[in-house]
Amino acid sequence: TQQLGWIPPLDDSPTDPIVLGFSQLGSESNWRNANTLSIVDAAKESGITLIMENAEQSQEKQFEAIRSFIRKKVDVIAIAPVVQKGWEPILQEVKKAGIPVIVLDRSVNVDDGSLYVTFIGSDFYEEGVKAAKYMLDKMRHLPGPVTIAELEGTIGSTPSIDRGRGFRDTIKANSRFQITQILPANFTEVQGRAVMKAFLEKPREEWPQVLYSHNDDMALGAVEAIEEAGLTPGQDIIIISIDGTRRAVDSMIQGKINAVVECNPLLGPLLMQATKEIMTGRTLPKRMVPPEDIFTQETAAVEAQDRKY
Ligand code: GZL
Repeated sequence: TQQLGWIPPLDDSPTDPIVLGFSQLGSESNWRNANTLSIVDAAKESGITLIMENAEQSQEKQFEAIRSFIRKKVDVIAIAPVVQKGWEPILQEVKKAGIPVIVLDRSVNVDDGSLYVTFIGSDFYEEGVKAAKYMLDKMRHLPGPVTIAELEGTIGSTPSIDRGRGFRDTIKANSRFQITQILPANFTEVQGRAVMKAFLEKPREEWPQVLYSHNDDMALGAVEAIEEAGLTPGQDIIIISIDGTRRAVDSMIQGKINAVVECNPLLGPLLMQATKEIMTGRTLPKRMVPPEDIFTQETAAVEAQDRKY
């Protein structure tokens, strides 16, 4: 793993513009839209011709987009895979066509490491660990059992699998902390609100003291459901989320969300740099991880000024 940072500019770039085919997985969240914008802007900046297809959560549509990139004989293919499984066959087709692949944001489960050049994306397991460590610290003085509700992202996606694992591995030594309700809400605000509403339809004594949400959009939806139930989010229910979008940081300033673990969507420049490096025959590290932080109510006001998305 190479910590991402400044990569020296290239002295030699090919004469024709590089053509990059990018299969984006959807437009489910503010994070995703910021990710898309970052890629479009970075392509313009770097003079790379971007052909982007949005699969709207459908892996089948991602396969169709990738086949169209093969037919168009693009120079490089980038994929933000909606789920981890099922990528071997299509990646074998791309390999046969001799087109290099960059995996972006989420990961793929493949045994043959030669099927892609590099994976540029966050360490979601670490994000789950950070979320749990914040909660253990925040709730350390509370006597007795602490009940947790968990809103999962898209089932089978790397962020959802690893954010869940990182969180659970961190709390398992402390049996006081129990996840009593867990359901997927697909990273969207609408489903986050609906699932939180369902959690709160249980008898009052089963209501959770903590909500762990795999992303901000679901957390913001849950805030509405918590208020509709007559509770005060951020106080009656401690809320920990992941992404670091402006809306979540603003909600933290209002005291409704207690902590947000950063997940950096601005991967455009790194993707374009990696694309150029591949085209000039350089070797890239198999894994590149953007630096990330955690924001709390104490740091939210300062952070709000810096949020680009
Ligand atoms: C994480 C990304 C996730 C975000 C969600 O890198 O794949 O998908 O956390 C987005 O907001 O929908």
